[in-house]
Amino acid sequence: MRVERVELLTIDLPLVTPFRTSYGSVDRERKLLLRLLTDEAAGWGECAAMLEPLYTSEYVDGARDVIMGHLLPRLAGLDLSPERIETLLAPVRGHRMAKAAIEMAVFDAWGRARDASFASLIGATRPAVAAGVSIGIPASIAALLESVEGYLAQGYRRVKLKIEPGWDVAPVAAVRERIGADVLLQVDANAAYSPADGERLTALDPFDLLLLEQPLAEDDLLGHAALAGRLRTPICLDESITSAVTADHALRLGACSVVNIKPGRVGGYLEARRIHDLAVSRGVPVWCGGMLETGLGRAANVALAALPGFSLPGDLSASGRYYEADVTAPFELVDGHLVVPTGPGLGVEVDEERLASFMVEREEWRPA
Ligand code: OSB
Ligand code: MG
Repeated sequence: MRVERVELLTIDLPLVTPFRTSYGSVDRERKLLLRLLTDEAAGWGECAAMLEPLYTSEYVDGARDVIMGHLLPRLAGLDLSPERIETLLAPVRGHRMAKAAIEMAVFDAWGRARDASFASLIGATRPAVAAGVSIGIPASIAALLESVEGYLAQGYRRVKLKIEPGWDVAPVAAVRERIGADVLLQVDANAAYSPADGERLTALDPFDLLLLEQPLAEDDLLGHAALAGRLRTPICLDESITSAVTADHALRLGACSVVNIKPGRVGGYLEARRIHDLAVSRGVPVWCGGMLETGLGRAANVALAALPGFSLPGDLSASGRYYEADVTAPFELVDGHLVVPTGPGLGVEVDEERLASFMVEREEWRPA
């Protein structure tokens, strides 16, 4: 399979409600989509990078630059496969989200050319996955309770609350009291705490949280290990896990006992599967994280989350939780689950007219 042309599309998708984390608030998602045209079939990729480099160092304009100037040129004239992409792009350091977008497009084209679903290629074993919802920091506890109840009424199987210093124990206590002991509840700090906040975080222990996600800085594995020794609540890492190697180190150090797997953050679906396999071999629970994906990235993530080791519900919500309109037909909840697409490749189709309505910029690349 050889690349003939690539379209890099920058789009803006307005969010249904602003999403606030400890990093700040966003009211729209800027996304980079990649349409890969090959001699066999065309494929779509979605880059997880956000507008600003706050969650990770990658950001949309940087990803576009490295894809155009450094990643695509390495593919020119070569015979491509999903596995070969990793090797071909490995000499470029970092830029995992940019690499993952290309790998995803190659997977899609590869599957379409062979009439194989991405789910079957990656090794999915379940027809549907439990849906979880990630709730940003709202204006008040009353507003939080209202949105939690709304999502539970829609059927979500797990609730995740964003927290930060000053917005932690009180909202968690209020939500736990309202929803009762049986609903799966977890929190995500997006690295907003310091090792000195240990006592504040032990105050979350009475609320039976499934996990506490990324309390400390991305590079502080030892700090997380020390904190894990003090808390009853299991620690899950997100930002810190950038590869199967870092996942292995974090687990061996005791920095976490659960892993959030995001394909973009770790450089692609194959690396994501390696972390899944590692976790299964150690009996560690994993779940699939999200980056407010469009229907394209969502299709791929839902397929990944259908691998057998994804034992906890992911940050996988219906499209309507994020967007009024999406670039594909929306993913809907079916009895609290999202159904894994079974068609060739990602198994979803892009609505060109709607895509055009979101367009900010369009660039093209061709092998010289
Ligand atoms: O920390 O998991 C995170 C969104 C953007 C960046 C980082 C995170 C998130 C989410 C939302 O929590 C996940 C989703 O529903 O897509
Ligand atoms: Mg997170």
